[in-house]
Amino acid sequence: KENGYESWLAYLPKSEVTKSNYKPFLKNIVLPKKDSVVVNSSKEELLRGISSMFQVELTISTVFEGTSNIVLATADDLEQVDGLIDTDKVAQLNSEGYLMKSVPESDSIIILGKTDKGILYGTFHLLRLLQTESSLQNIDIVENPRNQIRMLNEWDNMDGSVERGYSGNSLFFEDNRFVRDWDRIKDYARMLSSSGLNAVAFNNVNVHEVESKLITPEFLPDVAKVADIFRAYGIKTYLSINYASPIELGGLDTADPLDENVRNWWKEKVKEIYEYIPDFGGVVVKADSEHRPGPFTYGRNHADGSNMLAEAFEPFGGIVFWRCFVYNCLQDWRDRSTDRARAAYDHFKPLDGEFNDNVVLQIKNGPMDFQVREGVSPLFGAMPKTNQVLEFQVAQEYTGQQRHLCYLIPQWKEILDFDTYAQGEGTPIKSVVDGSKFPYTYCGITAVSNSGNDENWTGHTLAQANLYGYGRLTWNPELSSEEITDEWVKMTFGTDPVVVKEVSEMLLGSWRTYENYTSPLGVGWMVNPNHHYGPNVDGYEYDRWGTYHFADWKGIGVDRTVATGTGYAGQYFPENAEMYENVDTCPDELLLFFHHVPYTHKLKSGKTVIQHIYDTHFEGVEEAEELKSRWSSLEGKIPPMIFQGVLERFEHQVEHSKEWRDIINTYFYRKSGIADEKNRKIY
Ligand code: GCW
Repeated sequence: KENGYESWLAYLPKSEVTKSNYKPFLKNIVLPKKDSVVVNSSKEELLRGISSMFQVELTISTVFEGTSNIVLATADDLEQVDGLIDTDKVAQLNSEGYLMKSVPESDSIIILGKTDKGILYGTFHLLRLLQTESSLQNIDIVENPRNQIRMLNEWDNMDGSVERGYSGNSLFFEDNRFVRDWDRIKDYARMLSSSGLNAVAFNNVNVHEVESKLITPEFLPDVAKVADIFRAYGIKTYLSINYASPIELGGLDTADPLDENVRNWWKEKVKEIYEYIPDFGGVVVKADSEHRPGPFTYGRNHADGSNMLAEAFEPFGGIVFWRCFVYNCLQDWRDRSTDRARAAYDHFKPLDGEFNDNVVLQIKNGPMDFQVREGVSPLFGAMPKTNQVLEFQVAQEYTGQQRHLCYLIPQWKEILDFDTYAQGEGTPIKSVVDGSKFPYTYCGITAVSNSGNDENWTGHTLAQANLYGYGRLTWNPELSSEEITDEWVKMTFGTDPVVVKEVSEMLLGSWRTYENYTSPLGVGWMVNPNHHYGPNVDGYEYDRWGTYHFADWKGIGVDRTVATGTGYAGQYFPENAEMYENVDTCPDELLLFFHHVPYTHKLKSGKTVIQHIYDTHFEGVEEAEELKSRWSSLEGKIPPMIFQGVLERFEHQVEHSKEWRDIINTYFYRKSGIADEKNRKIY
């Protein structure tokens, strides 16, 4: 298939020179003593990858002897590798970790996992080294994933649609049943596992009528099939559930978490799920959020609601992911005292310490909703006694919907590196969610997936890089954007230095470009209501969603200060609270997120706000044009169908960025009456 189906697992054939460098290593696989589905996946992947890249068919044995072996081993096979590896290093491995070591004397490579999962991740690592043409000499590494939970949330509905999906339809469902293309799900599992992920919830967090029945015998056999596929790739299966299930499925007249019948209903239900899927991961719950049912209906709080479920899951080791995306979505725009940004912290912070051990709060990276730029959620680090996972959105809902190029790894890096000061300087978000600062039982990172059943998985082929990079970052948040980008480009398009340089640079600058021609200085929104695509400055301004910019003829921005605004800035730890509170220390890029300022306000760059808006919007379009011409220059170096598909997206992006530029610039010119210093065309 030519249109990107194989993604970064294309295992592109290597040149003769490259082949001769690696040939000595590629003859035989030594399998571990204990077989398992995960070991089998590792073996299959090695056979597939190596035959495709090197046209070598590996032999298989169970004893490590002679030369040219790829040795797959677990801690049970230590005698096979006796004297060749450092046993102290084995002791450093966690249940998914592995060590990889080259044995130059015998042209062999050892991949030793604490468990079979480590073998699988190590296998993908070895294949990545081959794909990127990295040296196999002198390898001596120990790898453990930094985050325990590395998850994806699919927002798939059983009718086949995907909420905020920009890549075709669901990979899992169609016509209110499971798809029968299990092979495609397997390929998806391979992709996710190769990037380092280990958990998937595959139905939408908005759980409608049919989806509510996923936890009934009507669908559980199919859920179990998906779980089988994922299990072979080290991935645990989770489902999103409807909080009102006791009413909708159980015929009870309440879903009150403190009601005995409700509690028993869930206990029985959970028991039933585990009869089908003994290692079921648990559930994701969107409760009391955007009209979804929840404990508020019964005068209970989120701890009551989640603990009730957690009790039912506890005997089976299951986890309850409880989303913190709770806010008033029926706000009156005239009401200036309510600030949606405050809501999650106001609801959840007071409950710290009240949640069961197997409840994990799932917190979006920012307090609003996955904008191109917003502050980080002040909940990170603020609940030392409550498990937390960070939620990103790989799906580009507000960042160009996979028609525009917007590579989000640099954004996620900034968020992970953001210092919360929760335990004084040096408490970045990555250290909160990886559990190194607080004694969390469960923690990690999750994200809304950007994939679907389009031939190339992600609509825009270059959007695959967001999915790949997301997984890599969850595995190791210390990887730089450049390293991740370099891997993805080489794995996907090969190692031609021109392609690597051009595509990498295009990806790395694309978030800034998108920000430049869309909503300025952290204010966000300004999109068309409902579908959220394309510019509409006042689209949400007089609506009920709490997403306002407050532009008038004098100025723009949301005053979230403690002194004169909504007080949101005060939810951060003091160092950050002070930085944001003060207009002079608030970073330019978030100025309008925290302050309402006149158009003539001078930024740190020396420009006025209005001139900054004009300049960035003109620049953004120029940058989009440059993206298109750089891509065009790669014709002949990229498979034709991928080249063409991406080119068409860039053509659209250029035109659409002009729409953004002209609407935004014109809007602010008309509001402010201030002309562009450079006299460019504003309508
Ligand atoms: O960003 C908003 C989306 C909704 C989504 C919601 C959420 C699943 O526009 O489509 O619903 O967030 O995260 O729950």
